[in-house]
Amino acid sequence: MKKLFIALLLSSPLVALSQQPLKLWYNQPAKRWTQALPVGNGRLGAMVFGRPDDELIQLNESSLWSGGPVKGGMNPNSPSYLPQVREAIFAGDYQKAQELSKKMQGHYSEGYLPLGDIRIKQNFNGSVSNYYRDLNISDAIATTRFTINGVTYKREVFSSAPAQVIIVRLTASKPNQLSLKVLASTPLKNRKAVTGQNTILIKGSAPTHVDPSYLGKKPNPIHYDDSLSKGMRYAWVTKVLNKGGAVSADTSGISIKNASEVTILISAATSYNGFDKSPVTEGKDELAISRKYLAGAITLPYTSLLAAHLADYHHYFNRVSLKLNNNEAVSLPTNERLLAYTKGDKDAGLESLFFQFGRYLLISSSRPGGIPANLQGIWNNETRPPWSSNYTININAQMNYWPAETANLSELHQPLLRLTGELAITGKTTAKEFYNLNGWVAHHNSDIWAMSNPVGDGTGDPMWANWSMGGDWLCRHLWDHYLFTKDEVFLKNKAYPLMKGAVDFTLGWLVKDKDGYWVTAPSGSPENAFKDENGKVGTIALGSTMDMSIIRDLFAHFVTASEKLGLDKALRDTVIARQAKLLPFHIGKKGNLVEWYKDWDETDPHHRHVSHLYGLYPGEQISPVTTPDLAAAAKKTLELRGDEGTGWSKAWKINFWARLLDGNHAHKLLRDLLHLTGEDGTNYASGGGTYANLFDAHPPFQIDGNFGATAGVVEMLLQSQTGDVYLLPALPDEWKSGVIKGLKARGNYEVGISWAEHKLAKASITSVAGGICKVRSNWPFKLAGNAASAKKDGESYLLSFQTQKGKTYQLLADK
Ligand code: FUC
Repeated sequence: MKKLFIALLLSSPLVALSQQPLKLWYNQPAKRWTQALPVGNGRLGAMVFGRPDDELIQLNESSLWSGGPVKGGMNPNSPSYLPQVREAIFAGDYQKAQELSKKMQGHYSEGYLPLGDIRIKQNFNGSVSNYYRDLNISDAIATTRFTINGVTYKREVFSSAPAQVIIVRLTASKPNQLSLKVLASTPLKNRKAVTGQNTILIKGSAPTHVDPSYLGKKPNPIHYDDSLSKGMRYAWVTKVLNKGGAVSADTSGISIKNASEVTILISAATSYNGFDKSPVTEGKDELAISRKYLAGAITLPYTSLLAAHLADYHHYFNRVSLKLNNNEAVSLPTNERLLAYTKGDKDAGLESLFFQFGRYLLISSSRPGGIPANLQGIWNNETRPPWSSNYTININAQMNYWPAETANLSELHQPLLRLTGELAITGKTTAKEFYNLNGWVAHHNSDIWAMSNPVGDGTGDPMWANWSMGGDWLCRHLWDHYLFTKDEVFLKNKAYPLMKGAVDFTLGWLVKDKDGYWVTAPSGSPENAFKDENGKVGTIALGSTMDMSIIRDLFAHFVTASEKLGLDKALRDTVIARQAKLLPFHIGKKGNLVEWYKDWDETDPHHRHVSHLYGLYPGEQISPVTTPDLAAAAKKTLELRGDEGTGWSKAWKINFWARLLDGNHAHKLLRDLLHLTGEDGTNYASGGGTYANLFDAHPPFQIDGNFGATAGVVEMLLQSQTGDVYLLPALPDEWKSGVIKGLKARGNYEVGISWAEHKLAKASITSVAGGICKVRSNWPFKLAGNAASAKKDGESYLLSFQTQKGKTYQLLADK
């Protein structure tokens, strides 16, 4: 025990000890799912409602999906349509190209499923007072507290990564007050048993296929194999431990009478054994796994489970702290605080809480060795969730990981990087089957089986279904992971081979246009439509700006990597030759960055996607410092698109405006996103905001906006995409003073910055990997203990200095 506490203290840097705990808190139980509070250990997730007499804890296990490994042979005729599609495109018949593209589609992705619900029924004789519930994101614990008849009841819930179980602990201020019943249920097919006196076991299987909810209610939207033996298996064990009182069980649940303390341990696992293994015939022993974790947890006292959980969580969370305008304390419940902010109150404390909440969610939904965070992270209570709660890789899954490197959670990037490697395997089959090409390709959707084919089964809209740049985009994550970590082994063994495979596909995929430029065809711009010069509406043409930007990115990174590694000279030369003739950016008649091959108008000028600005963010091809003309066109484009949009669209725009060095506009978008919405249902185009539990609202709930906002706050405070470490590049007027510690910059620098009176005060840069560090700031500065001052460079100041591995450098404001 003692050892664990010492470990805990050592793992908490002083930055964190000096902070108040960060909390979301409420004075009412959750009435809706989007008011409940999420906990998670990357694998086991729970949504805690905090209801006194009928507590609901909704559960998830990250690998519980419908379906099984992707089978090839979906659409052998597909390659024969590619020349026809291209012929139509080059003839300017985009409508025909769109129709023919549907002939090159395969099946839809599978869906992420809920595990079930725990209910705790507790009959009280009396009314509730002093009700309080919170989610402490400094410790990753959800607590509910209330008083009835002079007894204060407390329930704490956390999902432990070290123990791999969810722990619910119930206590009361007086002895023997806990009389309750624990129930467990699941919407999936199952067999339930109550074993011994205090254990509920649920075993079952997932559907063999779940149709996406946007396909409506087909006769069989959820496909079960009748024998229950073809879907992924799951097992879920709930054990109730009591101190004092008596325990008994029947088939409906476990009852506790007059206990002083109750601990519920929840353990679950599935037979998922990797993207390419049948979860039925080659599956893991889900029951043995869940029993093993449970057996481990039972041997430990609650205090040890808690200490191990805290040490593990703090290891990630405490790396970054943020104080904005002294984080003024606001003594309102979070829903009311959000409402006041929505109505116009200033609340920099809420903004920094929202920033850290994104980090909390990534730590809770994505762990090394685990499954990547999906559209809802790991939190989903529907058997047919919106967009199957899958991986949408034309923006959403990537956005989930935008803060991973910059907000100092690099290890948590790993599940997405691994999925990229899996996509390179299924994507090789897809490239051959659908286009008869080498290398690997992924389209706009994926799932736990790393499916990579265009979806739609012949009826999907090609503007999303047939977009073929998902894999190339993911390669940017590999490259960025390298730039942030400088991990040469990762670059050589993991990143480079995958980038090379994507390059192989892309070289085969590009065709020459009439002017001799290399372009993609078919090509859409997710997910907007254009009006061509004849006034006809289309979605599929050639050389969309997003496609070309992603390819420019991939080629540039590949060339640098292959030079660095001294590999594949011939291939590199081919890529360099192609780079010179890739269709360039075009500036349009309105001063905009052109979205498609020609300066066509959009059918929806305020469309939520801003795909053609990929080169501004996440790419590094457009910047006010290096390409001012393109940056001005990007700005015009954003002005024309407007600030409205879905949650993730607003989050993307925070990042765009930060990259344009316009902190006030970035901050305005952050405000727009942090807008309380109680909306039910779905809005495909706009209305994005934030629910009472600070989950991002597309609407519906989609977690990408949370992560995108966290990434956006970093981009306002620190950027490093164009070769320098840019301190406070986009500081909004509203953030007059502040301190940020622990951010990461490319080159593997750890950066802390303080500012006052809206000016840089000082910064510290720890060079983890050594090398020459270039620092930029909008204010004059110098290196402490060194005569060198930063020199004026355009609008800002720049200083380069040699760093030594492991050393920290102090920078001070200069006159
Ligand atoms: C894309 C977006 C939608 C939604 C879905 C999951 O198709 O256009 O708005 O985010 O992904």
